Amino acid sequence: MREEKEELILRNTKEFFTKEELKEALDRRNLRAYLGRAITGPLHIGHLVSLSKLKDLQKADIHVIILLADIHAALDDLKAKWEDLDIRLEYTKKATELAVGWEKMPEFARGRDFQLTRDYEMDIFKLATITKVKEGLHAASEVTRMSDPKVSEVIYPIMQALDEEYLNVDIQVGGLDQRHILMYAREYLPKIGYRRRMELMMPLLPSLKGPGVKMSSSIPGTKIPVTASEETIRKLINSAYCPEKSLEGNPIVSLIDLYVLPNEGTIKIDREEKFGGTIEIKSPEEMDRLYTEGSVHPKDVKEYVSSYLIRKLKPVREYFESNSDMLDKLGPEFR
Ligand code: STL
Repeated sequence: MREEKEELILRNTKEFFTKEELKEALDRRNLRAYLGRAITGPLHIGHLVSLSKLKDLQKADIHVIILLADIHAALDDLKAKWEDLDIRLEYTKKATELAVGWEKMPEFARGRDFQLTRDYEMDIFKLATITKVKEGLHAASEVTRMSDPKVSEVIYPIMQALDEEYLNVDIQVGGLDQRHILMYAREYLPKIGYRRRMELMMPLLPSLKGPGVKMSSSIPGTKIPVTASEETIRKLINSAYCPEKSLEGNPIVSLIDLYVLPNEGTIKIDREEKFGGTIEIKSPEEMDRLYTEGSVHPKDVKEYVSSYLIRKLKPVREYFESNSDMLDKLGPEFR
């Protein structure tokens, strides 16, 4: 039983601090975990990897919380303006509810609901007196914009560390880009008398444009918003980087390994009859082997992934089609 849970929690993770702590905790109590999202921009396919991971945690009987980190979105060099936080909250919550195919809806928390209390504020000051500016900047360096960094970008990791305590969780889940902040949290919470938390990091989905072009809201064609039209999905996938027989920085095969297979267990990819017809694939290892030996071609995986995304994202796409005024208010990058 414990082994099964451990396997579910750890599968496809890039790093977990620490596996020893996990074993011990699983034996002792029911666990709680959270994933935070600064509501800086559109929800896109890159986010689906960590969000899907939460379903594994739920299967392992962990209570899961999604933090809609509104204040953080402004602290990150005003990527979201203070006056836009409400509508972004509404959008992010709805999109997250509809894009993931939850069997059990996770709990949602809003940053400002607990981050504006006296105790929380006092703890920000406590951490601020023992965190060197250089350390704070290092912690945030992979996450916030860091162009001529503002004081808020040092407050950002301090607050993310405190969120672990104030959401009363055992595990924080994040992408590998969160690594320095998560390590900061592990090191600094005990310094102000709080328990050190476990940190689970998921691999990052490579950019659709291939190595060297970051997946970013500001670079067109590097990611697919969950609200994208069928036509946009097909166009973006068809023009995506997907070198034959190579997994290096390959976003399409990575999507299958990190998002499709964990969600589906087994998949069937269609190929032309002369290449062997439909083939069943049961694991990322099998997918990678078939792809690198050339038994499955870029065309096959692209076709599969386009249809899969179109099908899975239908509820979120349809919701925002009938509520398109919300996307209009949010701005062009949300489409
Ligand atoms: C980003 C992009 C992304 C996730 C995050 C930020 C996470 C932010 C966050 C904020 C507060 C927390 C935890 C996580 O307590 O995909 O720019």
